[in-house]
Amino acid sequence: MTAHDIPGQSALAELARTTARRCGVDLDAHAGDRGVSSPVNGEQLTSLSWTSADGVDAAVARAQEAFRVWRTVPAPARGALVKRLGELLAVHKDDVATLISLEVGKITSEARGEVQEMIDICDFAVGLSRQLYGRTMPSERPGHRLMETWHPLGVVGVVSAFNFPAAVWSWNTAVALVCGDPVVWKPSELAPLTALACQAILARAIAECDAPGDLSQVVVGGADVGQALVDHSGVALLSATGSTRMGRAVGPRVADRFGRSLLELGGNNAAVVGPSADLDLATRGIVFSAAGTAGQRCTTMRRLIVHSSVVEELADRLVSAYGRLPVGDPMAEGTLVGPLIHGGAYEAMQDALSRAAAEGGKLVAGGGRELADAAPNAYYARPALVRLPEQTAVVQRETFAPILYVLPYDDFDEAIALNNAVPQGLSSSVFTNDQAEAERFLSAEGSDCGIVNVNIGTSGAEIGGAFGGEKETGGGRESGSDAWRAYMRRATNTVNYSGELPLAQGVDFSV
Ligand code: UN1
Repeated sequence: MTAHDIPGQSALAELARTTARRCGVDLDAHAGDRGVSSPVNGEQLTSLSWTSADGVDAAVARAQEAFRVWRTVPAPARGALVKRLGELLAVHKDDVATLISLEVGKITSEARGEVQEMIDICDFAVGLSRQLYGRTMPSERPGHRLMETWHPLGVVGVVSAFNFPAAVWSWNTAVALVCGDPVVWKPSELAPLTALACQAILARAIAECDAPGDLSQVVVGGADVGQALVDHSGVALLSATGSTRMGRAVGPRVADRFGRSLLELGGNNAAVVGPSADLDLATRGIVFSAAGTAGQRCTTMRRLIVHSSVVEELADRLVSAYGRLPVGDPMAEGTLVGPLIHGGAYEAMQDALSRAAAEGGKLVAGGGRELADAAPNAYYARPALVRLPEQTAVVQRETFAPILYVLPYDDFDEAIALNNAVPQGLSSSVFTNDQAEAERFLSAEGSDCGIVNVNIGTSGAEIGGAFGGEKETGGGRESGSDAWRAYMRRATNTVNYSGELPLAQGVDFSV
């Protein structure tokens, strides 16, 4: 089968059924009145029943019970559960990857990469389980010890998006579990099978490790389910990944009940290409970040700010690379660009392309639909390259599709200003062999994003760093570094072993 033969409904439905079964999920037991379809062929994979808002209440109550037990289990013992999760994910790497490809259209290599990212965060969290360090500080008083202790926080609600239907859950869950927190997960409505499979794999690890069964729960449902989780006072931390519009709704609601939120919202990521850049390396980095995952990562490169001395050559290289990109069945060997998630995404792409044209843009590559005959209900598009003289209104917005706007610059300060002149602040890169340029881009006066790279693209971050961004991206940090602190509460402790009672700041209060 080649990338141009798109598999039919029954083949993909059967693949979903057998793959889910291998992960421990019997799809018949979940059957209901909600269809789950595949962007690969636009046809239904299976049907599912959805949870209601009441189901969220019950799930949070069970999670709170589990919390009472789990918070007292020593963190390294909690790490043993996450270790087992990582081992089982390695066993089921291809199964979970297949479900990701089926539900969201990711090419096999990227789907396997997503599962590898899950295994990696499990490894990280296992190490973390022995490193949930608090500090000790010198007390100003004799015979006193001043220190901080990190304690489990409570139930973590996770709301995830379709484009990383498994890894984002694992970033949150692996870290939450070692931090002593249970998780209630509302996956994307577009990717419930991947969620059920991940849940079943974790449930097996939980059973094998004799941990509380309700440490991890999935609530499959629509917006009402998400809202119930957002508004539930029993959810101590709400970690939500999605659009800025979603974050604008979620953030204030969680804040209103004094809950914590961790928001990972839209990106509008740029790369600056300086005159000294290695254009061969830059081209490869740009094509992966801009066209990979069919432009549907929050880290996707959407803007390219190129020095005018190299813009023609780089644009020619990109046009040629874009023309050669194999678009098609994401599970066929050799495909690099799978389908868009649905027709709405294709329409948004076309809408952005016509706006760009109206704003003075010139489409120099791609943009059109492909494989419409082979898969009339699926939406495959050739990634688009649009040259624009300046950063117009359409460039300010995140269109979740593979469109790369190419803009020229003359002065490096202007390039930095263009990089920062959008409402979002997730990821950015500079391609340069000029060390001063690289350092300026990384400096306080440089890129204002949460992720700032040199000589690699904007996407494809490793789990070891903190992941997230500034401004309308929401400010949250997930995954590595010290992102774990969001999942714990800090207690500051002063211990007096002096036998006296000296007061801080020299206050005298003797009676
Ligand atoms: C996302 O698109 O929501 O850096 C997450 C990356 C991946 C994660 C993307 N490691 O592209």
